[in-house]
Amino acid sequence: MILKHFARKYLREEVLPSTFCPGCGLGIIINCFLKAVEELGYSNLNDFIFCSGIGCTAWIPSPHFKADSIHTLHGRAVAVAFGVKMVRPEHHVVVFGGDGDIAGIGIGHLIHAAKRNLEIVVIMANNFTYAMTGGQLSPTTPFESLTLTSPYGNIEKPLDVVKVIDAAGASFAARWTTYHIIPLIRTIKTAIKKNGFSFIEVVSQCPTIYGRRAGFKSAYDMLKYFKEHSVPIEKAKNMSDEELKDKFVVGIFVDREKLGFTSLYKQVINKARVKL
Ligand SMILES: Cc1ncc(C[n+]2csc(CCOP(=O)(O)OP(=O)(O)O)c2C)c(N)n1
Ligand code: SF4
Repeated sequence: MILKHFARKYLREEVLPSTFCPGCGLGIIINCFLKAVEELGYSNLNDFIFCSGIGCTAWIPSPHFKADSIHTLHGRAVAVAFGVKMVRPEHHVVVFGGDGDIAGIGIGHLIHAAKRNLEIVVIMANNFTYAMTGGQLSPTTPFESLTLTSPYGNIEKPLDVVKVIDAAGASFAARWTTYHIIPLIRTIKTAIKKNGFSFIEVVSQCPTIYGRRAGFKSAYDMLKYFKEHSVPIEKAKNMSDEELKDKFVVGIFVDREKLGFTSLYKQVINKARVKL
């Protein structure tokens, strides 16, 4: 008897095997997302609509998922998701994107969607670089890191995107790495159920483009590095900036109960109807 992997029922058979490089963290993110979907009791993806821009990460839903998806312009996935959610509020609208797509060119849309507390889930794979275009510096590239456009080391400090989401007032924000599969699955389930803007950063290995330049020998080395350099948020609260240098603070950073944009929008429409 041939056993089928649980995720195959959610995937388009015709695009398997995936074109992601061997050892890429994006496969782990796909697995965790689909495991969360399965554990929530969905036997297919009919209740979901996916939006993505351009980049390796943007290839997660389109073409892989057997679902309605929009593969739009680089940096515009959240803006498109806004439109989709307004006309299909009953669906779970989920955006997948890289750090360049979401926090570089797309950061304006991200902040406004978080401020509106629009009920969508944004999953940002942070591989520290623009992988698809050959490894340029991105907003989340670590300080002093070597990339195609910082051959002598990055002179900028990386942007903490989770803090940006917190400041914008969204309902939910978390960070894990591809090493933390169990908490990541749990967090994705929480994000899908949340009635507000939910952001999950997943620090993810790109062994081919970023890892090679940064001196990692394999995807395994990168996962080991993530494991050894992760600090739970509770522990990080008692650590100095110096101690947190080179560390990934992981956990749930924001979990607020507040009404989302489409609920408030519905209330306004009802108010206007009564008045008319
Ligand atoms: C408007 C626009 N600018 C630039 C590009 C070129 N481009 C394609 S993908 C990409 C960056 C990809 O990096 P990221 O979003 O971090 O995703 P990754 O490939 O690392 O997953 C860029 C700059 C584009 N396609 N469209
Ligand atoms: S280039 Fe990097 S991010 Fe893109 S598929 Fe390969 S390993 Fe993954």
